[in-house]
Amino acid sequence: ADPKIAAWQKLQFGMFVHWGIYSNHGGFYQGQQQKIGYPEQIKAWMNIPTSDYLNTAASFDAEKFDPQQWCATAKAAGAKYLVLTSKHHDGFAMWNTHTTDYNITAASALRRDPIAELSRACRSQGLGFGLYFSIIDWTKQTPKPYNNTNPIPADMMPYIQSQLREILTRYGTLDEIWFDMGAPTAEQSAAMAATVHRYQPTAMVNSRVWNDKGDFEVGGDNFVPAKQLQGPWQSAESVFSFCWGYCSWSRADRSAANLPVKVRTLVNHLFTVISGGGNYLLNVGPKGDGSIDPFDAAVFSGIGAWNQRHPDA
Ligand code: JFZ
Repeated sequence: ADPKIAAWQKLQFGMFVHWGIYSNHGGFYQGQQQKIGYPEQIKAWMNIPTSDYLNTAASFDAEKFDPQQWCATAKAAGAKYLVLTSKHHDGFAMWNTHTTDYNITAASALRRDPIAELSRACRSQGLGFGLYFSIIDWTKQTPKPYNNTNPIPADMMPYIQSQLREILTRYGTLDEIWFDMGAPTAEQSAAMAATVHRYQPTAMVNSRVWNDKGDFEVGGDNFVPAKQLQGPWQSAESVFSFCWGYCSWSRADRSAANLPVKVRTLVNHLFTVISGGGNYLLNVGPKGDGSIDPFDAAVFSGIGAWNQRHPDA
């Protein structure tokens, strides 16, 4: 077997993190609750002008951001690696990029590079690390291309490649690059995958680089396959299926009564996926202040309790 695939499959269980400027909104804009679409896409769904979104960024100080704590949450569940959103569809870069000022160190109150800090924390706690990267970018393409039918404009490829080079060369060894959305040509898909392989020979690329240029298959969101797939595969699921980024309005779903139900459901999915040979990537959306909601954290430690009862799973 390919040692790169085998090493990745051995990870089995990871924590996915959607965190960005949208986390400060938590599904609300100007007092209005977002009615449709995922909260990490609030900029487009609620037509937030970029100037307003930059105001949100300016107040994004993430005063409770504690990368060691995020790693501890992952480890409490028994997860072996963590995958962070480097850039979502909003195009806001969560690292200190040279490619645009629309980034966390230039345009937010945090002024630190969370990817650098998190990658170090993961390494210090023995966790693997990977990055999500959105192919569609609303700073370069008109918003609402959710249907994956918009091709990547040719003049956007150098921008994507420069950004990829940065995230692939600054943060040590990466286990996985999780591309998302867009409709690249076969050539564009191959070029993006090649960039990952060039700078991170052991990183696995997901199938949402499109055109069969990925190293492993991911199903639709929250997908748990009925039958075992051929080849390396992963199932990504969020603690709350209707949000990847933080949604502040799901209070009822975060009730004490719902906690054991949620844990049991997700443990079931975790064991189903792993026993089918897949990797399970469970998503949490931390708040804009950087903290993980206590309910969400309890879900992860609840899963860990099950894992300890079934150490061979
Ligand atoms: C995408 C993003 O649009 C979303 O915000 C989030 O980041 C998620 C992890 O990925 O949403 C998708 C992508 C693909 C499918 C569904 C939602 N799909 O293939 O069913």
